[in-house]
Amino acid sequence: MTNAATGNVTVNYTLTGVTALSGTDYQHTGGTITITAGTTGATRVLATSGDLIYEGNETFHFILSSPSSNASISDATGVVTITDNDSQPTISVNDISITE
Ligand SMILES: [Ca+2]
Ligand SMILES: [Ca+2]
Repeated sequence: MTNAATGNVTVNYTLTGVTALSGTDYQHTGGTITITAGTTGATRVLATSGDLIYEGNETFHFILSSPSSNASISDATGVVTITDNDSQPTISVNDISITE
């Protein structure tokens, strides 16, 4: 938040897939965040699911809605990028010998 409020601030959030898929690439769908009175932020840990597939980075949206009456939303959508940790596959051909 830009500045603290005297009371707790609550806001709902949902996670919406863009190229990342709920249940496959990330495991959380949403909930409610409480920003404690006198503070300006809160943290959520978002669990991702690793795989062994080269697919490039994937994204989903973290969307805020329904803030408590003591705050308003100035930017509702954050982009979350899951950085792929699998390298691009390579192709090769083996040397062989063939009898005439
Ligand atoms: Ca993935
Ligand atoms: Ca991957």
